[in-house]
Amino acid sequence: MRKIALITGATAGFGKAIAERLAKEGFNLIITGRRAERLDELKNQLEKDNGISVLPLSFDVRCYEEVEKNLGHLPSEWKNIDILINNAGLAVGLNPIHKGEIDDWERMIDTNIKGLLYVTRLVSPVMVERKSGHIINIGSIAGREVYPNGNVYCATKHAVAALSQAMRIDMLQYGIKTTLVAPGFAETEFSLVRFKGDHDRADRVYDGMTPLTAEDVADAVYFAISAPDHVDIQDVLVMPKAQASGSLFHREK
Ligand code: NDP
Ligand code: 8X3
Repeated sequence: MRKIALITGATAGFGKAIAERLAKEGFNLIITGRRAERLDELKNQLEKDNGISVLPLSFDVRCYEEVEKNLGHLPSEWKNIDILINNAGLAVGLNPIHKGEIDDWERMIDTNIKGLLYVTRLVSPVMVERKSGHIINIGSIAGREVYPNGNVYCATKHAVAALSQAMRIDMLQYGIKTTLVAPGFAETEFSLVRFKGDHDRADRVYDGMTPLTAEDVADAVYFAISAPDHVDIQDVLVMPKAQASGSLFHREK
């Protein structure tokens, strides 16, 4: 029987690359995000190329009612989720704390912390019941260090790191693994979202350096998933060669 993985934020970036990787490895997939059309396209592509089944669910992780409506009543063949990948998230803005925009702060806190919690709250009870499962949270170098103007985004990713530890402790007695995958700079739609559609500014983020690709991060996620049952890859920091810390880069002129 095929294992089931649920990936939040599969319409772009890491989530899409993880879906493509797990589809190749023969998982059935629940893919989520707000952009329904992209989910449908991905479902058709993955089913056609890999002969697996894909359930696309379009909802906003910030809204508990929507999350509950979608994940609280899964058809029986989709209920037994083996792997949950909490990936949906974003940065919005890059301002010093005294110039921060309240709406940006709310979006980051509601998505990166509350959204991750809502999804986990609905998926983890079945894992506990089955005494089996693996929760993978996508953190960030921003969850280990704070960089200039990163304030609230960094705080949300520190929260993801703390929640990953908390989940590992709470799930210990049920045999459920928790992995934190913390990437550095990766070229996805992330910077375009952070800079609110400003392509020039987003492109400049990676000037003179080679960032990670979404596929690099999918490889790290699969490394954790493919470990033997008795092994929990708890914490993975994956950085581009040209990045030493949250704010130290080697850029070719
Ligand atoms: P992308 O912008 O390419 O993808 C983000 C995904 O999250 C999209 O599928 C988006 O779907 C989904 N998403 C965002 N907000 C919501 C929401 N409210 N409800 C449901 N889905 C949502 O970014 P990345 O792939 O780079 O980011 C994925 C994760 O990795 C994030 O948690 C990010 O913080 C983290 N990260 C990114 C790094 C980078 O440099 N790129 C480095 C380290 C960590 P949709 O818009 O369709 O809803
Ligand atoms: C995304 C990477 O360094 O912009 O989490 O925070 S960074």
